Amino acid sequence: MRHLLFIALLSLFISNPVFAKKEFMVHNRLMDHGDGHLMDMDGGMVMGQNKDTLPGGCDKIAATKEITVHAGHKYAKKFPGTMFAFDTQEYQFEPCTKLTVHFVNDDNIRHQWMMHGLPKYLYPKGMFHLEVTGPGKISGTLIFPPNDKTYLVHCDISQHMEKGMKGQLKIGDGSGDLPSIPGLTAYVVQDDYSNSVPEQVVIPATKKEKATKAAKVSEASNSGLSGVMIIGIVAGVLLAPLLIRRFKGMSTGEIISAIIEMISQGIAMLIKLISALIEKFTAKKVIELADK
Ligand SMILES: [Cu+2]
Repeated sequence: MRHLLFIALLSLFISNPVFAKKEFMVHNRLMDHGDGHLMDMDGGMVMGQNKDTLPGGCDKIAATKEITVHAGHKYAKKFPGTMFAFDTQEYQFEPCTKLTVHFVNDDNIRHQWMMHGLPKYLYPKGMFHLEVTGPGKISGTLIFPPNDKTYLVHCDISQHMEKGMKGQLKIGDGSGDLPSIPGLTAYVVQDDYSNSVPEQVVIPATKKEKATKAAKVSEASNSGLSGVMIIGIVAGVLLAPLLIRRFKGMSTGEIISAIIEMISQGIAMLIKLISALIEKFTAKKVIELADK
């Protein structure tokens, strides 16, 4: 029995991809879908690739460059409060540069290196995009426009940019700095990592007692309400046949007047009962006093 269990666990461990570390994969057998969109079935994707069309305003390719960008959790360690990062947060190139980016994902999850704000006549959605799921490498090429501009570079997987996977790419002198680039520009919302410990809120005992008391009261009133409701329902069920018999053959006006009469009779009876009770108690008191 024990052996069987061991074999079952072992086979689960081996077969389950969650436990197995994915092997590093070079995504170089991509299918070309046109418009600079290439992808494979293993989580590799290139969007907005442009190897040969000169952007308007560029006379020629000014320079041909290659960079390797790493993406991963380990690059976030030097930036407090972040979870993911690229190994480099800022890039700078001359206008009309032809750039090939080798994007390496060092994590066991999906990451992207995505540029925004490129001219849409040349780059669909104004985007250049490299993506790798799991550890691996993918390469893509683009040609920059001639104007000085700062481009946002980020990973678009949910919360990856917010958690640090963000950078900026300047062409020429750029057009200013982007906010919240880890280690580079000020955060829009600054986290506080000073040693000050927030004051602890102590709930006084009296408050606690009050709370329990209030809870008990509300509990009691709740049960009282439901009790009244039950009495009402029972009375209704019991009285319904009697009332039906009483009101048989009557017109609506007659029924209403009969009900009013019954209510007034009931109130009169109640008043009589209460006054009788008061009389009884006060009388008893007088007698007791007389006995003493
Ligand atoms: Cu990512």
